[in-house]
Amino acid sequence: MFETLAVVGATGAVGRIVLDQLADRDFPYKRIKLLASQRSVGREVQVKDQTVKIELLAPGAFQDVDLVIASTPDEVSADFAPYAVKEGAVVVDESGFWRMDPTVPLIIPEVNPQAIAGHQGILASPNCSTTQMVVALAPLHQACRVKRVVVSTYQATSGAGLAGNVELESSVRAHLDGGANQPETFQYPIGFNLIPQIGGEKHQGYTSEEMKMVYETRKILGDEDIQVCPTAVRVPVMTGHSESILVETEEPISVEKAIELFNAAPGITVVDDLDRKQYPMPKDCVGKDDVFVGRIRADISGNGHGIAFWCVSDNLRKGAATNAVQIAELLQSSVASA
Ligand code: 2RA
Repeated sequence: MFETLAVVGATGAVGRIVLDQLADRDFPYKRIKLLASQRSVGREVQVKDQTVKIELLAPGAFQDVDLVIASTPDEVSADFAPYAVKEGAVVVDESGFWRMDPTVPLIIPEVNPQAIAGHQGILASPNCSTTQMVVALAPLHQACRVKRVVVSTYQATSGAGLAGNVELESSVRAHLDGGANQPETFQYPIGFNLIPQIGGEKHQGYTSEEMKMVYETRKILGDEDIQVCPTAVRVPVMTGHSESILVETEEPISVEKAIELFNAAPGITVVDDLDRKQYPMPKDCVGKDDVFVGRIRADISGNGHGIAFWCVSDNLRKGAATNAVQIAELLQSSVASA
């Protein structure tokens, strides 16, 4: 068992859910430490039946820590993860900083659990928009080999942290009141709007958020030939990312086959009955850990080698906290069986 667990960034949108998930999933540990920047030091957080004081994230803080689950901005992770590992801890990191480092496994436990073998102290959890897409692509890839994916995302404001949700609320209120609202977190007012930019320009007009879906998908599925064409859009929904996905496969694929594969795959719930108006929607997926798929249909522009579907998941859960805690559980079971 990992005796001492540290949660870094416990007061953020994802960190709070990490603590809930650790409790709900009964993750075993003897002692828990909460670490954050100077601003939060001394704040008290309820963890199960204990009140825990936040301590400073600084060199030395990991001397007595075995396992870390961290939800911080990239630059914070870049700074602390190396000294945490030097001090003897294993870090499960949710930031984007380490994901494409060749020495760092990028893990979705339902998809590539084997990749934890040989880790060097840091394990990364993918970006939220990648995670839900790859959970859905994995069974299709295994059976029919995914060659190409065209995806448009509809990403919730909580993907930008608590500040994103605060801004959605103030933006909607300002719009209804007929007043102006100066956006700070997003590029434009998000209330009653859609913003087709998440992140800055990264590659040939694609944003950093979009290119994460390209690079991370290949790394997790272990196939550098998969072509991904993404468009990432911020939408006025607080929680739950949605994605419209078109997949082209090497082997022919039917709708029935795709549904069978989705139904048999771990972590996927199929909600698909257009006649009964049944399909996944963010409001129904909030607070759940699965990836939901629906609107499963043949690619009518193709030749029997394509499937189109709609995919929704709670971006703060499977897209972040749940996946990280599942990686910690994988580590836990590998330690227990060693
Ligand atoms: C977003 N994917 O939704 C980001 C969060 N990791 O902004």
